[in-house]
Amino acid sequence: MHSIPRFSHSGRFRLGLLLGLVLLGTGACAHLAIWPGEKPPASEFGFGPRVSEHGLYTVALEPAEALRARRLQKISVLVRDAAGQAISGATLSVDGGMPQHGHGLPTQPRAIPASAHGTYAIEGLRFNMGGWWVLALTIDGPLGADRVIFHLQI
Ligand SMILES: [Cu+2]
Repeated sequence: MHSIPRFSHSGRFRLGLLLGLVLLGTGACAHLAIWPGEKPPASEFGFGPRVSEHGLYTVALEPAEALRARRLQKISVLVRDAAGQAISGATLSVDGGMPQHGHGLPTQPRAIPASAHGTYAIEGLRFNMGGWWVLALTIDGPLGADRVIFHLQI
């Protein structure tokens, strides 16, 4: 007769697990340390506009079509300052991943300046599975460097 072993989720076990995750998060994997581990509320998801972490830029995403897993995406990025003025001449870098899975993007997308003032085009972006994705844009522009994080449900 078989009995299936089960974890008893005692308080002590949970505390140990939590400590382990915290130690892991402060270790070598910068992604896990940077991205919030808890899934934010639905109001935090979407294409923005969102204000960057230090308030320097207001950033919105404009996908060319509905985002879908396992295909290349074309997304425009609109960068403005706090007063709504378009910001040209910035250098954008793109990072991302799935916090719940602990993996990053399957490709190395880049963002290049587009013809419209304050607009940049993300190229080579692909989500290799459905779920909660984080897309982090670092903006190095005339007002300084700042980062904005988008939460996307794919
Ligand atoms: Cu995943």
